[in-house]
Parts: sequence; structure tokens; C-alpha cells
Amino acid sequence: MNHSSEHQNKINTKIIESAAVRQARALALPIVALESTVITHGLPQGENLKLAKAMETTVEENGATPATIAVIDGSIRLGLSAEELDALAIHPNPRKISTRDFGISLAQGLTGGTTVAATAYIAQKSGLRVFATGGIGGVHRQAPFDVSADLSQLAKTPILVVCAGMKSILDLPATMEYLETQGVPVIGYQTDELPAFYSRQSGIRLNQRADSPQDVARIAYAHWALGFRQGIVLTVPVPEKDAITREEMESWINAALEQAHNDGVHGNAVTPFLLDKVSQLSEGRSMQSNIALLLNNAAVASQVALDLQGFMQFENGTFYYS
Ligand code: PSU
Ligand code: MN
Repeated sequence: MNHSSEHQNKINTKIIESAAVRQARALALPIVALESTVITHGLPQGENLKLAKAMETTVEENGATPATIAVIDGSIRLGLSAEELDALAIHPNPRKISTRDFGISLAQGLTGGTTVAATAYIAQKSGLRVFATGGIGGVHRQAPFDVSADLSQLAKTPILVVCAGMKSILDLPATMEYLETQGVPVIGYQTDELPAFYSRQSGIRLNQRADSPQDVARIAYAHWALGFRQGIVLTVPVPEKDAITREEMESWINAALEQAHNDGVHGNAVTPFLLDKVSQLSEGRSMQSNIALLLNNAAVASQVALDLQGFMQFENGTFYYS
């Protein structure tokens, strides 16, 4: 057997489900997908594991089953055991896995965290409809061709992403234009204004608002029942007590952008670099805010998943519209 065929035999493209996810499916309970780049690249070690566990607990407390999506040793996971989560959180060099990175990750047995784009793809492929994260990627400032694959993937993946808006390090108006062109609804949760991740304000008005999980579920149902394949972005403002004002945020972001430029940071390293710099400049306040909004999003996502289930029918491990 030559080297390449030996390698081929080990490639596993199946999605491996945790015991908890399998049980939820058997009982037709709602499942909420959770992103894992926030664990591998978004938060410092220690904080990342605490947050990952707290997000799962929050989903459970709100009546749904959490399914953290990641790639472990070349296999795609829907739901991680406690041991797998621990290992992912302390992995020395995890890969940041966006959609382009699946092939190589599976072929070479890599371990990594999945971005919003990658998590959305796997969640939808598994029949899930709701997904919680912190902030989605978008169009970068001063680099109009640095557009996160999160946007193009959401344009073709029918899933509802619950987030606190796009990361505020981005060009928000350009990101909104892109989503509008692609026909991706952006809904404000109990707000008429696009939240800007750490801040509750962005100065950008939304044209859709929903005030309850039930309202969100109705919009999502109607959108998908018409046959649209686009995802839906539900933007939830960070809880008031953990919010940072736009003015304060902007000064840190500008300083971080300048440093990224000076250091020649590019490609998929840009987002982790900027988030880390902003966290340092804010003396950890941005991280606290990030954690608070992640947990809040997990709660809202679970509530929406419960209500959306009222519109769906469960058969052979997949939800269908009733
Ligand atoms: N928001 C955060 N922390 C993160 C990310 C978003 O607060 O780590 C991650 C998400 O996984 C998102 C990714 O999908 O950054 C976008 O990266 P890029 O801009 O390279 O596509
Ligand atoms: Mn990019």
C-alpha cells in the first residue's frame, strides 16, 4: 500500500454526534449549535473553557441541547464530550477552520475550531436550524476584499445565527450592504438598531425587528417555507451592564487596526489579532463584554429553537416543516 492510499483509508467525512445529541434527536428535543473558533482563537486559555462550558449550561437551562461543533483529529463533531471540550481548549496549535479548511483538516487528521461559516454548514447539514455565536465575520475596514466567508456561507445556508451583530472591528455598513445583496435578513432582537458587538449602538437602523422568540420563529418559518436557502441573522444587543460605549470602543479598534497594519498581519490571522489587541487595550473589559454577550446569545438561541420547533416536524433525525 502506498503512502497516499494509506492516508485515504483514514479519511472520515461523517459527522460524529455526541451521546447527548443522539439522545436529543431520539426525543425530538431542540438542539442549538455552538461555534468553536471562539474557544480556539477568540478567548485566552482558561477563559475559553469556562465560557464553552457556561454556554452549554445556558443552552440546557433554557430547555435545549447544546451541540458544540469542532473538528477533532480529523473528524467532524456535532457535540463534544467534557473530555473533548477540555482537550480542544488547551490544544497547542488548533486550526481555525472555515469552509475552505475542511478538506485539509479531514485529510490530515487536524484539530480545530470551526468559524461561523464552517459551523453553519455542519449544523445545517445535520438538520439543525439555530446556532449561537458572539459576532459574525464581515467586510474588513481598510481592506474591502477581506470579506469573511461567514457572509457568503450564510447566503446559501438556511440556518438562524444568533449573534450580537458583526464584530465591531469590521466595516458595518459595507457588511450590511453585502447581506442585503445576498438576501440575508438581519433582524434586531428587541431593537431597531444594529448592535455593534461590545456596544449596543452602531448608528445603523435595521428594517426588521422581533420582540420575542416566537416572533423570530414566525419570521424564520415564513422565510424558509417560501423556499429561500439564505440564513437569517438575529442580532441581540449585549446586556446593558456589560456594554461598552461606541466612542470608547472606536479608539481601541483604531489603535488595534494601526498595529495590525504595522505588524503586517493578514489573512485569517487578522480577526484573532484585532480581538486580542482590543482586549489588551481595554484591560479585559472587551473580553468580559464578549463573554456576557455570548451567554446571552446562547439563551436567546435556545428560546428561539424551542419556538421554531412548533413549526417543524421531526423525522429520521431531521426536522421538516410541518
Ligand atoms: N467573534 C468573536 N471571536 C471570534 C470570532 C468571532 O468574538 O473568534 C470568529 C468567528 O468564528 C468568525 C471568525 O466566524 O472569527 C471570522 O473570521 P474571519 O474574519 O477570518 O472570517
Ligand atoms: Mn478574512
